[in-house]
Amino acid sequence: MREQTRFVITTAILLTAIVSVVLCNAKTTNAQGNMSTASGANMTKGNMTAAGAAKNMTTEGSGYGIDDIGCNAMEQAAFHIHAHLDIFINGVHFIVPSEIGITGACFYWLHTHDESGIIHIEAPMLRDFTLGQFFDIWNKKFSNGQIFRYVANVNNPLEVYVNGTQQSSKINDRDIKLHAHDEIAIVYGTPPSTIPKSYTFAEGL
Ligand SMILES: [Cu+2]
Repeated sequence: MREQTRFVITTAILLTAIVSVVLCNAKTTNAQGNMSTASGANMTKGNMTAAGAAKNMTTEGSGYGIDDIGCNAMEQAAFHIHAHLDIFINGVHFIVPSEIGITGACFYWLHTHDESGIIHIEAPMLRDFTLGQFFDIWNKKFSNGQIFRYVANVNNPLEVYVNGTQQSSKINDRDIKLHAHDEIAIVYGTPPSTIPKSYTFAEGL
């Protein structure tokens, strides 16, 4: 009887695994299909490498990268804008690192190339991208109540400014959309003497 039970459980687990793999493959195919439909001339199925797809699948548990953001072997040019991020922790400027979203195998559609704070948004289709998605690709905590390990409280508020305008506490800061040449400042605790209102991007960015 026990042997039988064990056999039944093992069979069930195997079947679940097989079904998961099949569904997972279907999802990838589907995502690629959608991508090519939505794409312009710059986007081909070939840009989504098998290695990238497989990596995303295993590491993120979805067929399509982090937060539904793809990671391609080549940088994408169909939609290419830049926003700038400043982070202040108790008045101290926190350097946003280089190479966020660049894995060595692929480029996420949101990434950084240097420590300037410039977020490159380079995607195969016109789409909204958010601040929360950038933090997810960075793999750092960010919400209305926390940035990194810094939790907001009465003495240490967490505020977000877009082009110098403080965002309402009623919105979810993670949902703030990244527009071309936006200057986003995240301020935790004691604010800096001035909140940046704009950023001067190099020509061509
Ligand atoms: Cu760029």
